[in-house]
Amino acid sequence: MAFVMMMGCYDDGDKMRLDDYLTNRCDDGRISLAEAKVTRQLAEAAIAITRLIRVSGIETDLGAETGGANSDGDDQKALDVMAEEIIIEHLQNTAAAYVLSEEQDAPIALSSDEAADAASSQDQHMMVAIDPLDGSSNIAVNVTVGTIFSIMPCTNGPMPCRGRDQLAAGFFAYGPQTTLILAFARDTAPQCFVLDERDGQFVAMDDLVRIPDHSNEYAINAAYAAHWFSPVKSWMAEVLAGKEGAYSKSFRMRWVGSMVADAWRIFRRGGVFLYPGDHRKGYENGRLRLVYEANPISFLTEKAGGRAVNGSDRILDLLPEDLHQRTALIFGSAAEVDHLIAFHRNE
Ligand code: AHM
Ligand code: MG
Repeated sequence: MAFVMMMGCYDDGDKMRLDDYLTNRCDDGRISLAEAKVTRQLAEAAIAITRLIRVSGIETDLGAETGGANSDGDDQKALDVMAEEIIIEHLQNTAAAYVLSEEQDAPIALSSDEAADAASSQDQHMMVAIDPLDGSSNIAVNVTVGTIFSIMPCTNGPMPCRGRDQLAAGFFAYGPQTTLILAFARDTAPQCFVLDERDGQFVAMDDLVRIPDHSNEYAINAAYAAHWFSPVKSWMAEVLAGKEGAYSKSFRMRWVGSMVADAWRIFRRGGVFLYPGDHRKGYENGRLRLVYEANPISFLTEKAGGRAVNGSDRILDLLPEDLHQRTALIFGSAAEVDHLIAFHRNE
């Protein structure tokens, strides 16, 4: 096998490809053709972004600041802008009538025939919310970044729905491998894929994803400890007390600074991620955005048997009031998140 790999030949055997996965779901009525096409186009966009990172990054500084700022006032990097352009281009001529992007103040209307047809057909009229490039601060230092997406029905103009009403959600992580985790509303668990860069195909990985209920790994930016609200401070004190404390176990900490990378690890081996609200001005509701960061991650988390909350409330029940509103986000292994919920409800 090693020899075959060295010779540049390969055989992906019986592994299921993303196209087959989508076709199966169309055939059993779980998703519409329109949903399959939007998902496929997002995957094509991710392949183009992967190539951009691998190849164009040699001659272009993808982490260079463009001088522009996104909806939140964050400086835009070259790759933020390029990734968004690629995704929007790929969603033309699909049933996506609008794209809501972290990089734009307002939804972008797509004016293709298919989107127009979709607009007249209630069940196929869609809106895609994206964080085109999650982990922007890591672009320049060759650390995993990603694209997060949420596919929503568009029954009321370009207004995002509650997270529990998403049609599908997923994210791509551009790391040593490009990977995808994806779930549709009627799925009972998400599926992971890895990009085979030799032929540009996403190939299914092992079994369906299930986040272990218990874990001893957490992710939080501890540099903000002085600003945390008391429930997180109290929980962290228990965590740091280790085996001798009330939690009675020792933890490891990981913090990548790209949520997609922390999330991928949690979907593969469990753990808990926290970006809580804190006392810093403007961070009372944390940093992450509800519609295109917290909702898709929470949808995947619950499909994988985990929990996702803002402290005390389920993320997927929150009604978006603003396209770019922030929310505190805690997600991951059910038992650990439940423990955190108890701290929030008791204080
Ligand atoms: P971005 O979408 O602008 O890249 O911001 C989101 C990122 C997350 O990926 C990550 O978890 C968080 O911001 C890191 O924030 P901080 O630098 O405050 O730790
Ligand atoms: Mg982000």
